[in-house]
Amino acid sequence: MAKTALITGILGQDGPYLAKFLLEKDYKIYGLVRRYSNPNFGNLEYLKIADKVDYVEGDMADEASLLNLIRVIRPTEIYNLAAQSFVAASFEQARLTTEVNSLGVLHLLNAIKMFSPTTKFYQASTSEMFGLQHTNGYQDEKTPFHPRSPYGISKVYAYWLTVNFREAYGIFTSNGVLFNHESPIRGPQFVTRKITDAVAKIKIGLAKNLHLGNLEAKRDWGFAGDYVEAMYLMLQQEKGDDFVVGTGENHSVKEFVELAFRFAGIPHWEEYVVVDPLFKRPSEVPELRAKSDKARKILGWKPKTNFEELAKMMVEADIKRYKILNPKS
Ligand code: NAP
Ligand code: F7E
Repeated sequence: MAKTALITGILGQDGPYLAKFLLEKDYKIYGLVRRYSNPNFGNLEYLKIADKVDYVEGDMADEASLLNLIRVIRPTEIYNLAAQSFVAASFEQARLTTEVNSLGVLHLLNAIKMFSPTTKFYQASTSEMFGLQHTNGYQDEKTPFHPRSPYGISKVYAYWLTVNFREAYGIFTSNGVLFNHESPIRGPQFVTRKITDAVAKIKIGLAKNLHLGNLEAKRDWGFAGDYVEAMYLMLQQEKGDDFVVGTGENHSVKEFVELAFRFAGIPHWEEYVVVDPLFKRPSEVPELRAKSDKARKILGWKPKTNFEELAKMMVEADIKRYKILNPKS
């Protein structure tokens, strides 16, 4: 019988890449969508799979909707990707962030425990949980947590709840502690996409500058299309476990800016970039860099796309998008 997967966060960045990956393995995909006033299937359409997903309704903040859903569909696997995932917004909307990112996970795990205890569960954990902590300049599975935002804190609760349901009830649960991963369908507020989108607009004369916050922050950036394979592999192991996933390299926001302008063929990036305190955070995570030896050894996973290829892919996709919208440019 075909495997079934419920993907929460199906309309975001990772949901579509994961759905595409699993569809190629003949999974039946259920995608959780919340009630919308206007449908937004753009990311699934970009990957040409919008008509290949069975959409089911529910909200991470509404326990009954999730209990009912799991009782009815009892999927082989659940990939919990839904979240209020923007760190900056979590400072302003801490309660909402907690309800969706922390309590939402409790709702899903309770639903599994009550109605479908053989369902395997993947939790989208994050390098933001490490915050200020590192082990010799890297973060791995043994590095302690010191989150620096309500987002990071909400994900620490979800991480430990995921571990607890494994230990207390024997449910197959795994945490993928993923470092930043990006793509042409990355949300436009996140810094890489904000940069490539603005660079494309500048290139074709639709914008004059780009306002950014901390240019010195360093992140371990990979390609989302590569990272969804690691999610899948975690749920194919004999038992649930926790894995750090990243490239092992980090780069500053400034380096990403330089590359993006270079790939667009625009010299003197400094003339366009305005450092704006509006985009600085009350408490920042200065630097993150993954040590994913465990994922490489046990899952056999490694990234396929490097930093330069990622930046080039994103710049080219945004330029192409604006050229289609503005054919005379
Ligand atoms: P994303 O693009 O922001 O997508 C998040 C999705 O969650 C959206 O589709 C959103 O639905 C959905 N969602 C939000 N609140 C919800 C609610 N109350 N009920 C149901 N759905 C809700 O995030 P992403 O980049 O794909 O990341 C996927 C997951 O990985 C997230 O949990 C994120 O925190 C985590 N993560 C991401 C990264 C990264 O670098 N991308 C790294 C580590 C961990 P709408 O479309 O309706 O708004
Ligand atoms: O910021 C700095 C900012 O918003 C990256 C989420 O997917 O990855 C993501 O969280 C860095 C930060 O991502 C601007 O201060 C400078 O240091 O792209 P970001 P994030 O906060 O790292 C983790 C792993 C997740 O789990 C999250 O869900 O860039 N920065 N200037 C800026 N950031 C933004 N957004 N906008 C700026 O203008």
